[in-house]
Amino acid sequence: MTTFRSVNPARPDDVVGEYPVHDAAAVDAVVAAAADAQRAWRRLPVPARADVIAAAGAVLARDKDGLTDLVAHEAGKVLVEAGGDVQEAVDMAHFVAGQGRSAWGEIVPSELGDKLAWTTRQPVGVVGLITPWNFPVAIPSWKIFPALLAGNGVVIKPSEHAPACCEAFVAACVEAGVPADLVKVVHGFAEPAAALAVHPGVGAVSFTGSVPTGRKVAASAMETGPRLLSLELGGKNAMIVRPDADLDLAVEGAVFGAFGTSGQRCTSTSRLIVHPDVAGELVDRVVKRAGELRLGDPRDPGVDVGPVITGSSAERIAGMVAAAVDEGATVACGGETVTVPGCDGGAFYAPTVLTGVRPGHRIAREEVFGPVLAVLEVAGLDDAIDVVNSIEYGLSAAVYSRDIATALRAVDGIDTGIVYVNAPTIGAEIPLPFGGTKHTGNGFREAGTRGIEQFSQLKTVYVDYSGRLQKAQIDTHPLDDPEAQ
Ligand code: UN1
Repeated sequence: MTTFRSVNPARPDDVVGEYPVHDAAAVDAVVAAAADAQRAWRRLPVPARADVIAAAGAVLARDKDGLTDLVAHEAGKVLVEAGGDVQEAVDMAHFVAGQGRSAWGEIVPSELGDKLAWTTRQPVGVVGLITPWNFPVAIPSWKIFPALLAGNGVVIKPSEHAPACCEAFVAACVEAGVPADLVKVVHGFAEPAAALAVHPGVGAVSFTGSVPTGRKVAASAMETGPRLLSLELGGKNAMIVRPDADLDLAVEGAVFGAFGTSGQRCTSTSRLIVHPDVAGELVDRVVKRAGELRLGDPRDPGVDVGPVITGSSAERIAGMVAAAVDEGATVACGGETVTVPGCDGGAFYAPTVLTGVRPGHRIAREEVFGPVLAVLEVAGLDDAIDVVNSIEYGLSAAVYSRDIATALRAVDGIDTGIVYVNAPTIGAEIPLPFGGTKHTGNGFREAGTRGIEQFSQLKTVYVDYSGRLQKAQIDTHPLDDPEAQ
């Protein structure tokens, strides 16, 4: 069988693991195995499923240090962020386990006597998950835990850049009591992902990644019939800074939002929409802080910014920065790849600030997925909101102001799935829904109480215990009906 290697992005000669390249036949086999295992799993009471998920959270918490190191090693995330990735999965386990002992549907009073009316959730069978490398433990947890709680089997195809993290997550689930055939991993590139998306035995497809790949996944998923399909795609997230903002806070927020995870979050701050009165000072201070960030081996605790995931990713970022300069932007800092001693072959891109960006520039509209912050000067609040909304993405946004009315006007006017006030665009918490508007997604949300919706179907149940035919809408009113009294 053909194999591929997952490597340390800081030193690509350092191989993290070797994995098989699965083909469509291999996908067939694991879908069948997961479907078999699901038949027993779905009969387990929901609180019992929740107990297994809670146990998986406990295994992840116990193994947090080792998993954190693996995330840093394989995905190139600095240690504090790698630990946050694992913690997000632990939190998700707690949350989803709690959902297993909470409201599971609605009950309404029936219009007719001696009749009950409620909703419940049922599994869809086997779900097919396609996940990225940038949250290699957290994102599988957002999808796998709710899918399991709903009573499904799972086949997951992780990014080729993070197979080891996914295997470690699934091993924690199995140790905690998830049947080994219930959650299966397939590896490789586009072929197994496409085979999973198109597989008639897969009842729901959930994808996190880029818009172009999301479109292909969606087309494949619909080829073999309508089914649940959840897309969590890109972002081009903006931070508005008003003239009355606490600039200390705005500087820290912009630096963390733009350069944390080397800008490789779908929530990363990539547009700074700042009032001209404070633009000069804010940019100077962000540039100064950007220059102080230590690039290096993400497993070194003193390092602030790790590599980008591959050399070709660094080339793409460099190309976008060059195009921005061609369109009239100015490089205030960064704008180049960096060589880090001891990290041979690692692709490091300097935290970059571009000034003089206009709303029509490509760098103001297209996702970079790298440490690049485009600064746009906009005076009016409504104009700033219009610029936030002028693009195809709608994931996350932030507004910095000390004035409550300004902040709330922005919250109201911004067309994104997530809005922050006086906090950066990254750092969503799992008890609330995560997702975006427009081309960022197709309406589903991950995590939160509604995270289960993409993996389950509602069933509406009516139980008539009157012992006679009652006709909804056309029956007589129960009080006028002697038999019903
Ligand atoms: C992502 O980048 O795909 O809100 C997810 C955040 C993280 C999740 C990001 N909790 O930044």
